Amino acid sequence: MKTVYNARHAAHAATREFFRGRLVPAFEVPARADYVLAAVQAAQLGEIVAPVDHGLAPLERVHAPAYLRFVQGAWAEWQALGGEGDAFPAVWPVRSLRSDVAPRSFAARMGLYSMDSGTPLTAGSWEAAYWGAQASLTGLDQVLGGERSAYVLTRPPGHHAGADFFGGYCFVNNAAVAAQAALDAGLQRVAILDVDYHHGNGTQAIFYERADVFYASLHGDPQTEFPFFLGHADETGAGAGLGFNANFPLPAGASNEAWFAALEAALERLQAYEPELLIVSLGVDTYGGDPISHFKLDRPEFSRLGQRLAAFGARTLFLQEGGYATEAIGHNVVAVLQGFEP
Ligand code: SP5
Ligand code: ZN
Repeated sequence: MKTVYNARHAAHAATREFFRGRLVPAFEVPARADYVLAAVQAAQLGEIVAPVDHGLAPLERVHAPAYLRFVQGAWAEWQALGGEGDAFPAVWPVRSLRSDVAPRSFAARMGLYSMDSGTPLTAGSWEAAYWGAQASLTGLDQVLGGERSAYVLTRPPGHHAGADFFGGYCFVNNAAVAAQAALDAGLQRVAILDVDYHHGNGTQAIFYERADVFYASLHGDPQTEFPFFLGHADETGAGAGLGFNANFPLPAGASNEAWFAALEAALERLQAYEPELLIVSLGVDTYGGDPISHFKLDRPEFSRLGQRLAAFGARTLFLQEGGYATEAIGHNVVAVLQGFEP
């Protein structure tokens, strides 16, 4: 399997993030991708290729142009204000406040275009996220061009980013960009299976009222786990999209048997949908050793996941999402990919 590697990931390098009233060392760090790259090379998984630039248009198919322009220019604005360190939002237009009048203040627009304070915006966030989307589009080209599968190695991740907001370490929704590009290339039914520990609220929201992308997710129950405000089992889609969204929340600490039972249930829904392409939002923060998550998968389970996805039988595009046990991520990802294609 070929790997599309976004070497510009390293431009997004936060040192700290907010947690319980303090700035703590960031979890979503460049070393994550470095370890995965080393593991992919050591396993001789296949050719490693660079992203091809497809421009901004495919990103604007799922993100509001004003949002993309904001992220693109945010660091320069922050510098012009004399900002020290990374930029964090601090005020949000929640219920009863207005989000229909675009504010001029940088602080206000940081809040307008974000969902949490846990996502530092750094000097190279836009560059890294832009090229991550390009890597996803390049991986899609491989799969549409006849490859059975491809793996996109990038960061920051994407599945929490909505049409017009960043959050959960994500700025551009790579899975959504790839799914929309696949439809624009002529496909009619695309499935996204999100196995990251966290619910992919951005991906779900982008396609919630549409039948041409089926979103299924296994994740920590949002009653206790980030992103908290989306990902419940009763979210089944709306309008034309009713019946094309399936959430499988599991309690923190859920057993591996429970996780694989949920995987079967999700795949059963996807099988009935008969997708022409499967996009896997591959977070490996389901690992037992992950520092911010609470499932218990280990190497054998990641292999089993890869095997099961191969048996599903669809053309498959793997996109890197979360996973924060830095030194283990590479081995866990490779276990999935080698399980898929031994
Ligand atoms: C893509 C992805 O996996 N995003 C996850 C975003 C999670 N943000 C909340 C992180 C909370 C960190 N908690 C630290 C606990 C340390 N004991
Ligand atoms: Zn995650």
